[in-house]
Amino acid sequence: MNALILIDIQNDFLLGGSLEVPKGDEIIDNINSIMDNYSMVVATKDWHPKNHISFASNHNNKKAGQIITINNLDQILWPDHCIKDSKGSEFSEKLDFHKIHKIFYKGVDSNIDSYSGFYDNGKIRSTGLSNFLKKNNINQVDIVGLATDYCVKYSSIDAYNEGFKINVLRFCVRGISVETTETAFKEMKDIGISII
Ligand code: VGL
Ligand code: ZN
Repeated sequence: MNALILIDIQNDFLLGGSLEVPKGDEIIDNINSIMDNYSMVVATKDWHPKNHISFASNHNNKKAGQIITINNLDQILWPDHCIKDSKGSEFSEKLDFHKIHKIFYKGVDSNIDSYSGFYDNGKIRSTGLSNFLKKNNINQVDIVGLATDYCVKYSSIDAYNEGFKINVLRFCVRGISVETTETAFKEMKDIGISII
């Protein structure tokens, strides 16, 4: 059975959001048009506490875009985004979100970031997504959402490593920067993920 995984289609990543992904809004109608083709639709939400380590505002003299090292992991600093229970963390109103069977929350721990919808960046804590899919006999997943160069990429790599057959749907993903998005597509292709 197949599932569609929606990655972080939240206001802060969309037009006017604090971490707006260029042309991110273009994917929403495309995603709405394919949801019925799957036995199940699940979604992730980036869901940070205010004091999250990934926010530049929580570090002295740091700006968004700078990279720091925390517990041996590189951490890119971001503008405040997807603060739990805020308007910015809600799904886009244009998304048919009532078709989503279950939501998985990531980046909930203030001390570690989580790009993947499966595990945090240190691979310490699972969101439960993998077990949920396996329990529901899902063996094939299509991944869509934002952003191609971060959360879509890391979710896809984890899905692949968890043994799912996976496609990333080009017309339903957008990235933060052109350069890192091209690299992300290449990295995903190189490990055997199909980009269609
Ligand atoms: C994301 C940066 C920070 C994403 C989340 O959804 O791609 N990117 N948090
Ligand atoms: Zn985040």
